[in-house]
Amino acid sequence: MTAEKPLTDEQIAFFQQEGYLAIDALTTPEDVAELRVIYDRIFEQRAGRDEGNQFDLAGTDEEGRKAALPQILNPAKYAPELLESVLIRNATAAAKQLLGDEAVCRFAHAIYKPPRTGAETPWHQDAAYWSPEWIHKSISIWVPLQPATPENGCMEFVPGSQRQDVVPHQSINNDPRVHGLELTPEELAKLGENIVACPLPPGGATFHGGYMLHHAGANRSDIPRRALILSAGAPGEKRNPPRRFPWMEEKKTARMERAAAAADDT
Ligand SMILES: O=C(O)CCC(=O)C(=O)O
Repeated sequence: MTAEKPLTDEQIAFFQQEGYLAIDALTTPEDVAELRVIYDRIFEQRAGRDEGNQFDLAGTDEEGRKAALPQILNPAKYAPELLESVLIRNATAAAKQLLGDEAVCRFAHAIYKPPRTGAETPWHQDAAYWSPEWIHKSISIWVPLQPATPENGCMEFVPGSQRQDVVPHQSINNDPRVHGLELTPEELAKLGENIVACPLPPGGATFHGGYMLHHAGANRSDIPRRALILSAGAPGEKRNPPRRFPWMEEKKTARMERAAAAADDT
C-alpha cells in the first residue's frame, strides 16, 4: 500500500465487477490508536447530540434511553484533528482511484456498537437515504478501529446488487420515529444466499457504492465495535423520470426535532 495509490489494479477491477472491496490496511496501527482515542471521546462527550448529529440509528432516541446503535454524523465537526489523520489522506487517494480525480472525500459518520447490546444494522442501500432526484456516484469507506468479525458486526454485502436501482425500504420496525432504514419484508425475502461477510483487522477497510445491498450484524462480543465511515463522491446525474422515497418523506425523528430547535436558536 502506498499513500498515492492504496489500491492495486486487481482490487479496482474487483470493486468494479463485484460492487464491494475489502482490504486489510488503509491506515497505520499508530493512526488507528489515535483515531480510537478521538472516537471514544466524541461518543463520551455526546458530541452533536443537541443539534441532532448524535442519535440512536436503530431506536426512537428518547432522552435518557440507552441507544441501541449510537451514531454521530460529520464527526470531524466535533474533532477537526480527524482531518490530519493518515486515514483521510489514504481514503482520499483510494476514492480518486475508484471514482476519478474529481472525487472528494470526507468523514461522513461513526457508528458504535456497544459490547453485547449493539444492535444489528439492517439490510439496506445507502442511496435509499439520499435525494431521489439524483443518480448518485458515491462510495462509502468503512473502517473498523478494532478487529471486525461476524460476531461483533463486520460488513456483509450481496455481490452484484450494486447494479439495481433503489428498492423499497421502510423505517426500522416500520416506525418513522426511527432514523434507520431496512428493506421491506418483501425485499428482504429476495436476498438469497449470495452474501459475503468481510472480517477485517483494525485499520482495514471495505468500500461499497450507494446502491450495494449491505448489513452489519449485532455486536454479540464482549468488545466495543467502533467503525468510522468516510464518504467520497463525484458529481451525479439528475434522475429522469424523477422518483420519490416515501420512507424518507414520512420520517419524524427526535433527531430532526433537535436539529430544528438548534437551527431556531441560531
Ligand atoms: O457500521 C455499521 O453497522 C453499518 C455501516 C453502514 O451501513 C454503512 O457504512 O453504509
